[in-house]
Amino acid sequence: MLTVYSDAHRLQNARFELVDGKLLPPFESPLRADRVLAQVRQAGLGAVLPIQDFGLEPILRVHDPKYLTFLQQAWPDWVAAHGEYDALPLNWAVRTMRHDRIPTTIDGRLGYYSFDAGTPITSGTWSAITASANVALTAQQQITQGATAAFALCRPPGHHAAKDFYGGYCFLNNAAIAAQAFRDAGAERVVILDLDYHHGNGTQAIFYDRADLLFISLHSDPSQEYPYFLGFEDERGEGEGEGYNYNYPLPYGTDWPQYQVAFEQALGQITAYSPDVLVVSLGVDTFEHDPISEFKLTSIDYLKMGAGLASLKKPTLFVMEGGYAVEQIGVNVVNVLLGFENT
Ligand code: SS9
Ligand code: ZN
Repeated sequence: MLTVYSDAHRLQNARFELVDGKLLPPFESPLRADRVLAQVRQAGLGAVLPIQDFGLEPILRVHDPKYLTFLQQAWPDWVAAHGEYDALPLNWAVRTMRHDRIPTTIDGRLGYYSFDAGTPITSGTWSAITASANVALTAQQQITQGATAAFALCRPPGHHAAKDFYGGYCFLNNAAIAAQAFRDAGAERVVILDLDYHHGNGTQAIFYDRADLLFISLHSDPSQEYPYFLGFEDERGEGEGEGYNYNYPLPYGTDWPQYQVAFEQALGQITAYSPDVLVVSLGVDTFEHDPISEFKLTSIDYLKMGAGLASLKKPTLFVMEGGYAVEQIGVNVVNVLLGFENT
């Protein structure tokens, strides 16, 4: 299987992350992608291709133009206001407050366009996130041109980012951008299967009213886990999209036998939908030793996950999402890809 990768991910390199009232070294660090790439090479998975630049057009098919302008300008605006520290929001428009007034100053705009304070904007954020989207688009194009599978080694990740807000380390929704590009290249039905430990709230929201994209997510129950406010079982889509959104919230401590029940149900739904192409939002923060997660999947279980995905026999684009156990992230991701290839 071919991998698409860009060094530009290193430009997203925050100084710290706000965790439990402390400023800690970031979980979402450049080391993550470096380790995955090293394992791709060591396992001899296949060629590693550089990115092509697709410009802003395919990104604008998913994201709001004003949001993109905000992201592009956020760092210079923040530096002008406060100096060269990582930019973090501190205020949000909850419940009775207004969402129809976009603040003019950077502090207000950070709050308007985000949903958490755990996602720093740095000097290199814009370059890193546009490169990450291009990683997904380059891999998507390979599949459109006939490859049966490809791995987009995206960093920063994307599945928490919606049309016009960021959070959960995500700014541009790489999987959604690639899925839309498949549609625009002629695919009629696309599936996004989100296997990250956290609910893919951004991806769900982007496609919630559409029947041309089936979104299925297996994740930790939002009643106790991030992102807390989306990802419940009763979210089934709306309008045209009703019946094209499925969530499988699972409890803390979920291990492979328990996970497999939901996973196989999801595979059945995908088969019934009969997509032209499958996009997998691949997070390995379901791993037993992940530092911010509570599932219990082992490194061997990821081989079984890959084999299950291969049984669908669809062109498959893997898009890297989360996974924070840096020592094992490479083996876990590459095990999914090897399990897929060797089935
Ligand atoms: C850890 C809080 C982490 C954000 C998680 C984002 C994961 C993206 N106590 N919050 S895959
Ligand atoms: Zn995650």
